[in-house]
Amino acid sequence: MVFDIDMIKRVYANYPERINAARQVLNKPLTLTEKILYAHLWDEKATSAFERGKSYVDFAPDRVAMQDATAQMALLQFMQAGKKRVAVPSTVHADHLIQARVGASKDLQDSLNQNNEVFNFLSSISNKYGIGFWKPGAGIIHQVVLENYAFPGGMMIGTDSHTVNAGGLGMVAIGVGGADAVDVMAGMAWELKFPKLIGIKLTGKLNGWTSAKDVILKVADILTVKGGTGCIVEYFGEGAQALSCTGKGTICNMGAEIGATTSTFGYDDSMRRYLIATGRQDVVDAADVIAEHLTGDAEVYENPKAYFDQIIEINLSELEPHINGPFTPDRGTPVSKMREEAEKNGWPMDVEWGLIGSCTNSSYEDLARAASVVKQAVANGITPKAEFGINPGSEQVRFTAERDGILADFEKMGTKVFTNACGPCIGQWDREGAEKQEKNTIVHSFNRNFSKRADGNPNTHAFVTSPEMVAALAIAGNLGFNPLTDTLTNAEGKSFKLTPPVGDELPTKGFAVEDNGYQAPAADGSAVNIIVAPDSQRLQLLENFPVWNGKNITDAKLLIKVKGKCTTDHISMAGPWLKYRGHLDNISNNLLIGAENAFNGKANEVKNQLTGSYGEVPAVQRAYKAAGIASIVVGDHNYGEGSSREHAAMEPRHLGVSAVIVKSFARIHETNLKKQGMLALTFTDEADYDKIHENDLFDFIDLESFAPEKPLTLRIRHENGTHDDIILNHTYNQSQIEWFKAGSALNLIKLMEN
Ligand code: MIC
Ligand code: SF4
Repeated sequence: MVFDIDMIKRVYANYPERINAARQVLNKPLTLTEKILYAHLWDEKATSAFERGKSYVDFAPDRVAMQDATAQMALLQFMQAGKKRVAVPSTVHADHLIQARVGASKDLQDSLNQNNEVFNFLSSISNKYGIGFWKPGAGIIHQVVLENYAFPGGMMIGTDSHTVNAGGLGMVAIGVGGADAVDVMAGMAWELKFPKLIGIKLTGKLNGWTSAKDVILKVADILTVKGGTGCIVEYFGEGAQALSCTGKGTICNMGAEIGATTSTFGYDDSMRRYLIATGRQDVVDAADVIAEHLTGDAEVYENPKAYFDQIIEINLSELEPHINGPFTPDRGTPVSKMREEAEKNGWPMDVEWGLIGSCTNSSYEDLARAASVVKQAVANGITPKAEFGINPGSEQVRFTAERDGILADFEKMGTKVFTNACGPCIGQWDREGAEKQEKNTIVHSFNRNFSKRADGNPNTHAFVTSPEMVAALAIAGNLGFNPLTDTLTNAEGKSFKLTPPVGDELPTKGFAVEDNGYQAPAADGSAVNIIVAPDSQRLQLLENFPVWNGKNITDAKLLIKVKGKCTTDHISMAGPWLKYRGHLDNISNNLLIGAENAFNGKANEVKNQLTGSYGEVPAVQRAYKAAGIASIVVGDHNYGEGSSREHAAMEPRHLGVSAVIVKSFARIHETNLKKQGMLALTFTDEADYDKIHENDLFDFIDLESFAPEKPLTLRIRHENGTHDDIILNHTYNQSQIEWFKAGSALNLIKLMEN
């Protein structure tokens, strides 16, 4: 069955006319990104050209996807918008709340028992509002979207930063906070600053041990975790066309790790093959009619320098497998240099776990290629040195891989097959012994490897690499092992060399599945009741955030000055806290507990200015709130990088923080703060960060005239009686300022409804 084929046909029917209009206003050959964006304008046909990196533009995305950990807050907000049904096709996927412990069936049952209340809420609210619900065990949101919903030239948003995965099927798919999803589901425009464009030309062809993952590991190394901020990355060239569709998905997926708004590829045969294999011949037939509009113009790809803001060229024939990490996905090391690098840095050499899965790398091809490595080890009598775990990306992938003997190959090596879900990737991993906090190394095929992410142990050195490299490194049990040159030795002392991985891009016998885990919504959901128990510890109905009183904020205290990397994992940790994602007050008890206090180098220990003693961040902030005292948070570069979770913005809002002032923001987090009615500001002069001392007080002296393009002034009053006035930049346009004034974007929607 093809979901929403009528919507797809409607989108395609509009394409020729809209592209024409775009050509007229831009008057130059078009990139694919421009085509998709200009084909999805809220105002339908373009009447003027937008300035990249400057213009705020209203778009009309075709669909919305949400995962269980973010959908709770998104839908609690949607409930308040007063709508009967979602305005565009939308889905919810239960994938983040399932722990990996002993293996799929037991773990899934445990999760159903523990999260019953939340799954029931998601299932019934989906049913009520016309949202498709993918039940626990159906698979990871981005794999399920790629298999069922993504279509070339489409535009979607999703409440998860890896929504970008759908770029593998030629979409512009963008990760957002729940409040943005609410706008689109409520039938309103979705706003984005028109992005800059990075073109990545892929020449040559992957070979040997190199895989699609290595392309993005290399790109991450080049661009770093913030190099893609404000940009859409468009891949092209013969090398791009030679990649499989799911391989393209892997590359787009990890574009989130360079901060890119999204990444995409032009429509080609790999996408046709994938669409057909996943039962969507109808989409191919429709796309083929307008195929010329679903890729960039030839002139653009012949002379990319003239059309992109930045160009990178990678020769796939020369690309080496990469291993990125530890602690950050942009620290890239080619496999041939790993031993030297690890020794130099004192990284633990023994690999203790190899994990294959996550939305990035859990396709049929990924499992097949990794299994081909595992098979060789089994055939040669090698027992793996490390433990192995896999999370298939979807039930369809799992069922097919089981039928084709791929899972059996893994099981011969004692691999634990966990549920089709995020599992260890989001810290839902009950790893034995993690509490001892021993220094150790793990390798995985995920996208993120921030400190403590997988198992909560700050001393786990996690490295990101391709599934086939995970297999090789876990078998060898050594981080310095290079399968291209090194040999393995079995129990009888016989040594042998692994041959490069092979695996079918798509199953030769076709995909199969018995129960894909989909629940269609009721045709008329008006009678469906949503019950949230008043004493629930997991779910809490939302209350309006207070409206701004129109006055300057004065006498604010410093809650915390954060030093260094501060991802959304530092601001609102996942793992054990995932269970409170639907309960704002409870989850607020993790506010910034992972961030480093610049004054004492410690996490979760800040000065309470009311008592002079040190306390935990959430407790100190609750004390300020109770006393009616305003406070601010100060941060470093790329503050809020990582995920889309809006809890990282709602928690400080709920606890009464007024402003977050940093050297720079990650895109989604900055928007999330704005949406929730917070002030998200940046230092005009980064050196002003150093002017902020622990006991300072802060006055916003011209907030009363808050206006677009007009910086704000902050007076920092020091303990010794002196003060500094510093200038803070902001990117609020007029409608975003209205969110601030109303207390939040949702308050404004409600005002408009009444
Ligand atoms: C992640 O990979 O960190 C997550 C969990 O998928 C997040 C969303 C979330 O916090 O729920 C993301 O990437 O946006
Ligand atoms: Fe799930 Fe990990 Fe993908 Fe996030 S990155 S959606 S936690 S698999």
